[in-house]
Amino acid sequence: MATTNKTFTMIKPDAVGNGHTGAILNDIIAGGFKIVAMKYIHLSKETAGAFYAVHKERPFYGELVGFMTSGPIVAAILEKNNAVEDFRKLIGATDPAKAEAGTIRNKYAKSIEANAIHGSDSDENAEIEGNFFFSQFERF
Ligand code: RTP
Ligand code: MG
Repeated sequence: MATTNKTFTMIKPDAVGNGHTGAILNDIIAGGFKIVAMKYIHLSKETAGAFYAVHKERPFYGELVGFMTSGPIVAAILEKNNAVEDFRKLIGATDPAKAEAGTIRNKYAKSIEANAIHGSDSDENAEIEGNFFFSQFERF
């Protein structure tokens, strides 16, 4: 069932490629999140397409899958009280031009698509997304 203290994140290919992985992980930990699971992977088109299936009908779906497979990502499950909402606050608005100063997207993202990081939008999706990437033996 849904949990209220976990969220799922991916540091996206733009941020990994630009060398921001360490700084972003630092912001996440400084923000009070504990890393429960983490892996460094290069998504296939099939895997990225399946992960973003909820966006299948949106005009940017093809480009999004192309972008998310353009280089490696860091995927992680994070734990904190009120994790989903607090993490969305830490990362800022989807469009970095609208993201508040000090947020991860404000600091590290370049565009609405190459926006540095993903954060689950609900407890239910946090659970689904974490399970998509991690087995029970990969979380601590
Ligand atoms: P995310 O899922 O990555 O945390 O981002 P989000 O909730 O803020 O935004 P969402 O609407 O779920 O969109 C997912 C990702 O698709 C890309 N996007 N491109 N070209 C566009 O207009 C556009 N809009 C969204 C972004 O990479 C966004 O994070
Ligand atoms: Mg989203």
